[in-house]
Amino acid sequence: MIKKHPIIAIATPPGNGGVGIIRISGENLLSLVEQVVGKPIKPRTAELFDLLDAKGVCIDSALALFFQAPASFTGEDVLEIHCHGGQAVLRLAQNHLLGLGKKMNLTLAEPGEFSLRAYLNGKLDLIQAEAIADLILAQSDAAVRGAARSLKGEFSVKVDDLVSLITKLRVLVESTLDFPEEEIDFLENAQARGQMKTITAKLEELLAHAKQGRLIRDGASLVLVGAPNVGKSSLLNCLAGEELAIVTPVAGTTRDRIKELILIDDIPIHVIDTAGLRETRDEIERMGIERTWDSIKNADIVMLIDAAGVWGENKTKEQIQALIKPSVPVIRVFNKMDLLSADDLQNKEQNTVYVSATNKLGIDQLKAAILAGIGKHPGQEGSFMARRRHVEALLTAQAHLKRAEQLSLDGNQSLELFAEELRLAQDALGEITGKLLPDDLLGKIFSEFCIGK
Ligand SMILES: Nc1nc2c(ncn2[C@@H]2O[C@H](COP(=O)(O)OP(=O)(O)OP(=O)(O)O)[C@@H](O)[C@H]2O)c(=O)[nH]1
Ligand SMILES: [Mg+2]
Repeated sequence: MIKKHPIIAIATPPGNGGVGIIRISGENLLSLVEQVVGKPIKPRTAELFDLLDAKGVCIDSALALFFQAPASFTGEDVLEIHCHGGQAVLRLAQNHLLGLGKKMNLTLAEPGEFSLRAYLNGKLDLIQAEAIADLILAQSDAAVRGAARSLKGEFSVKVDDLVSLITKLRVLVESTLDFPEEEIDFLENAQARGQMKTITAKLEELLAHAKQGRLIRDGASLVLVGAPNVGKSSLLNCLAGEELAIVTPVAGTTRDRIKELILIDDIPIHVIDTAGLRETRDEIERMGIERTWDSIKNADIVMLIDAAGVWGENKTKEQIQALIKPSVPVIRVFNKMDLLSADDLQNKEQNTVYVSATNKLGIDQLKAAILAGIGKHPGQEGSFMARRRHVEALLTAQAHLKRAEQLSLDGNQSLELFAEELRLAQDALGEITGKLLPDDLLGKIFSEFCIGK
């Protein structure tokens, strides 16, 4: 799948900036570099030169940086040109370079093509390549730090560790398969069970980390539901810290879904305020309520809200419960606690967070409940960044290891199946670092990168 011809892209984002960078990557760029700069240059040394346009007119004073293969980001020869960051300057320079490189078939890079080449040339594994894209798109401090950790290889090392433990066990099992008479006490003799235990424990730990890492990247969607007037929109405004949704004493104020991305402890939470659930003849409100039901079906976490003075019908609550998948956590919230008497406050309902949106009471507890609900553990800062793809592959590996463990209890009759489950677990892990990945998936992952990366 690797293309050999050189590629070029403006690596800095569109707009006007102090500095703009053009990158070229390819094999044997020495003569092109000499043409561009006007003389041969030393690798890894900044060289000031007159940047020309296609007509040979000087358009800027620029720096050239040459990285010789294989000591470059892509593993190929790489030329970087740092000039002033105006769109016209960059466009003129790029056109000139495309002209100079025409003979060698220099073409515009596709999104992520530099990183793809780095990956295919073994400069990065897939986790690290993905971490670059995540670092560029990171919105929070935790996301930056998590992506940087993955880029450094923290996640990859853990996956590779597991793979080598599984490989060791597989070698043992498969060599036994070749000598059936030794199968008898294999599982005991080779301490296969002990090794399995170590592998399973390590995988579990890695999975927990990856789940945390995924939260940093993708966060979760939180849907606010309840009867009209319980204060859903007020709570959204409270969590967002600004007046996003219209709040009125009229029941049935919100009709359209209102979505807002907020950060709680650096975790992105996509909060969705919905139309209050009730029987209604109003066509617009009815359509809004349908959207509420839809949101509940797709939520990662649901906030079920009651309030003093506004009691949702039990029937509606049962309906809501029936729609929420058992795996989706529900936070029970009681709003307008400011209206409760001291007596009422003595008899609070269990497992319910009491708040007052108007008086901003209990909001920190509510945020803590949201984080706990989505499985964010306070002690696990310092996590590397992970994606859904990684978590899913780890879960697949875990399922195969569980099956292998089960088979190991059956004794030696199942040794071949045991070996097969180990192989499947290893394959799933291989998909994470990209050692074993179908080409189409690879294309999909890199196409999500930006141009010039
Ligand atoms: N006293 C008191 N009033 C509140 C509180 N939170 C919201 N309210 C009031 O309750 C009324 C309804 O609030 P909204 O936030 O519009 O309620 P909603 O659940 O979004 O209502 P719909 O959009 O109609 O479903 C408004 O008059 C708010 O000012 C609270 O904590 N205490
Ligand atoms: Mg509302």
